[in-house]
Amino acid sequence: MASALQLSRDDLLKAYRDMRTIREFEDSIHDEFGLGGIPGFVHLYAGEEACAVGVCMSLTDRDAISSTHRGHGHCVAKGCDVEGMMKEIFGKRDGLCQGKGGSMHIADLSKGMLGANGITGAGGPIACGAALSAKLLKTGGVAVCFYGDGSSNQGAILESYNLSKIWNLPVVFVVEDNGYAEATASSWSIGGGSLVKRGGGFGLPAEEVDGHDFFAVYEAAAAMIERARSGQGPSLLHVKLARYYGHFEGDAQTYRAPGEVDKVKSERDSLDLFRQRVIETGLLNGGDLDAVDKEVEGTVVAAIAAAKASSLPTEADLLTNVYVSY
Ligand SMILES: Cc1ncc(C[n+]2csc(CCOP(=O)(O)OP(=O)(O)O)c2C)c(N)n1
Ligand SMILES: [Mg+2]
Repeated sequence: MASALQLSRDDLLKAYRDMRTIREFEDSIHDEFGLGGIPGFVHLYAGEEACAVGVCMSLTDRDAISSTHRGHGHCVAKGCDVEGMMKEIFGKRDGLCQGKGGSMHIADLSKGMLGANGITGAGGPIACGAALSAKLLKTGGVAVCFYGDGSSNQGAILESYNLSKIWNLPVVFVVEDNGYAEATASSWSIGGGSLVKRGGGFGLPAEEVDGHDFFAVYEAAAAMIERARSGQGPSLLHVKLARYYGHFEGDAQTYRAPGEVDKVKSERDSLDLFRQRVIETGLLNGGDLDAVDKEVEGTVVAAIAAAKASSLPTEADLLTNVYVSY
């Protein structure tokens, strides 16, 4: 089994850089949204970084992921360009999707990022399709489907579990259980109570993992991805974590207990836990991590400045990059 403690210094720095980039990116978008510069709806991934990064560490560009409405973290972890993403979220012409996707539809097929998605649970069939394609074309690629606890109850996800099993697809289902679907608690909404058992019902090996612990996510996901890659079929990872912001920007969060998020931030923050672990074990030192923090801050500040400076699509762009030629 892959041990996170065997990751190279460069890999550990990459993992920390990606997690820090997601946090900085999301915190900055929170601020910019408040200032009114970002159009549309935005769902932030802050707090959930160790999941996207812990999983995507074992993927390369030949592997595919399907994402969700809360997709910025998956994009960063899969290697999408941060400035292109920022421009996309600001709706600008030279954004990753020419400003036509926005926050909920960022995609970069060259990176195997098949798209954020406004339809909950819609990533299941997409990931199965990518996995079927990899299997038939013998690319050696695998597909990962990210989805939330609420989305785990959608029919399309349950059908995907079944199809992936009977077709023995190289796919890993990663449920990001942040405790809520909008305002509905997952402790109430998941019939039978256990997503691990639900996976078992479809014949999928399944495991629950602490989503604040990068090392735990990395190890569990690496084993499932390796399993898929070597032809042994699909599996399911139930990741328990917390989102730091509301369901969407502007959510008053009246359904959350006072202090709920502050407690996670002070006791189980994924970046703090990572820092503690690598310093304790002597894998990296505080100076290494401080340097990454500084570098990432610069990257995100520059991305925001570039996004603000770039232009909006024009009327002439309206019919470009659509499926039909007019
Ligand atoms: C098919 C469908 N039904 C309902 C919605 C509205 N909706 C958007 S996000 C969401 C909750 C999703 O919760 P979860 O899957 O737990 O993801 P989280 O937001 O917690 O990351 C709902 C109901 C939708 N986008 N698509
Ligand atoms: Mg949720």
